[in-house]
Amino acid sequence: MTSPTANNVPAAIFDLDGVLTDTAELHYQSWLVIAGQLGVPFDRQRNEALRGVSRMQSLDLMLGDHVDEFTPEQKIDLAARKNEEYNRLVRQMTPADLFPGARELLTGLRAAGLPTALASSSKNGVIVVDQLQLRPLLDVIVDGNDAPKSKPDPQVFLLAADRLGKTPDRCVVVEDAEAGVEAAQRAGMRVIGIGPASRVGRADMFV
Ligand code: B16
Ligand code: MG
Repeated sequence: MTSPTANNVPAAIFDLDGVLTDTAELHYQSWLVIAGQLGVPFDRQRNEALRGVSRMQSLDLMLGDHVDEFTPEQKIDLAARKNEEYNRLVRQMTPADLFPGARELLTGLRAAGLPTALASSSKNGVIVVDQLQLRPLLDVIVDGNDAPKSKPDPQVFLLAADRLGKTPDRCVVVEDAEAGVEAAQRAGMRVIGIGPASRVGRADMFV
């Protein structure tokens, strides 16, 4: 029997929002405030398309048919207002806001010798990690500040693999967003989807 090389040990790469914690709900609540102020119709169903995509793309999706009614400067202001609201909610998060089993899963993977990474499109990823006190359980953290090309671009996952010292075929991604599943597959990684088939049905398996 040959002992595995470092690259042969698989690594687990986790999305943040909607996988480790329910910040997907906080993003939704923050967009809902802005939509309400503008009188733009917005609900949970429309919010599904915003999962995993960047803040400015999310704004365009939220505005929908009204998107052309706003100047680029107004859009930057609206995105900043949403981010202020989101940060207000994030600052209230504690480690108790991790999804059930998330801490145990990360702890168990590392105890078994599998490195862990976070790969989030969010520019607030590190703030959320710190609110949840997750740093000790993650070998690598990549967020939207490190990888400016948002999912479905594979950049965030490729950067995480590179920092882990792994080739993509040794990485398994856990994702809750259609854009995230596509990004992981474009990176050449296997994906476990969390959520309904309508959202993550293209993953290698989903729960
Ligand atoms: P921010 P993930 C994504 O994070 C969210 O799913 C998405 O809804 C959000 O618009 C995006 O981050 C940008 O977030 O405004 O904080 O930079 O799912 O890739 O962890
Ligand atoms: Mg997500």
